[in-house]
Amino acid sequence: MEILDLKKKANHVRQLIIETLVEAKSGHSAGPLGMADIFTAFYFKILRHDPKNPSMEERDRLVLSNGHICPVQYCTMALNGYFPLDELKTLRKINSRLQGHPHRGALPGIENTSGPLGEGLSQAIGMALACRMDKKEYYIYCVTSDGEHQEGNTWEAAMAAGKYKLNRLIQVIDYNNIQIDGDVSNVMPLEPFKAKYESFNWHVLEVDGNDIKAFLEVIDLAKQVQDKPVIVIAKTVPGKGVSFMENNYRWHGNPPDVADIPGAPPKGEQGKVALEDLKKIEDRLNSL
Ligand SMILES: Cc1ncc(C[n+]2csc(CCOP(=O)(O)OP(=O)(O)O)c2C)c(N)n1
Ligand SMILES: [Mg+2]
Repeated sequence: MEILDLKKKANHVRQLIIETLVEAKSGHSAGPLGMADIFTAFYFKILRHDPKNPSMEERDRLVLSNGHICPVQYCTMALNGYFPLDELKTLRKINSRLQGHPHRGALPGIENTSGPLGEGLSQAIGMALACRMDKKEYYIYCVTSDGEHQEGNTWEAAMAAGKYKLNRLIQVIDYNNIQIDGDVSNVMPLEPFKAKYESFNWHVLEVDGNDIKAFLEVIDLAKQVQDKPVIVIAKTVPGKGVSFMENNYRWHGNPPDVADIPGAPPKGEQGKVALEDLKKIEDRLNSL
């Protein structure tokens, strides 16, 4: 798929995220919108996988550690053919396969259960060790967040991956500088982040996480590294595509239309305005 088509897909994913969150009346907005380009790149280009055969043994594994951004994963998976688009309406409903934090076993294609932050990297390490023991050739991609790097267990996992030189493990961190109640750089700064990972024996790459072409290139580079785990520091814009949500931590855990948030349209109009913003992007992409 061409880059322009991937950009259109990513915008479609964003539209689905807004519609799904408005329907659910709860859930997270900023992280999912910020990560739509990366999830589109994964599901439509990078991953070796088959939506019709989600447990195929040789598939690449995508482990989502910061499970609260799952609307972006569900919307991308639905668009990719894992399950009907209509099922997105069940997000966060009782007995739905689309829980507010993904649940392994509930929905084919979901590799891990999440909710408590900071666990995904350890889960991915287990998979990477199994891959090595079984002499397989799949990759384990682990999506994490900057907020999770304020937790000690993430660093314990980073230490273990460095020790075992898990070269088929590629971590992609959503470095969007927001977390639940403020900017990461205020609440608990992570810098110098690159140097920290290098000192843990990781290969570190950096990319604009909203540039699909650059992201595809950086993953190609990551796969060439033979003797270390790799972390891709993806700088993303939280709320990307919706003007009143961008870079505002107050949209971490709010869906459109349930709260009055400074700088945003009033409650009942947020979803509509968000979709208008995304329609403008759709029209621009279609005119190229
Ligand atoms: C162990 C644990 N502690 C706290 C929480 C509550 N919590 C949910 S999301 C979040 C913020 C995490 O930051 P980040 O993932 O960077 O958020 P985003 O960028 O998506 O806004 C927190 C503290 C949790 N889910 N698990
Ligand atoms: Mg964050």
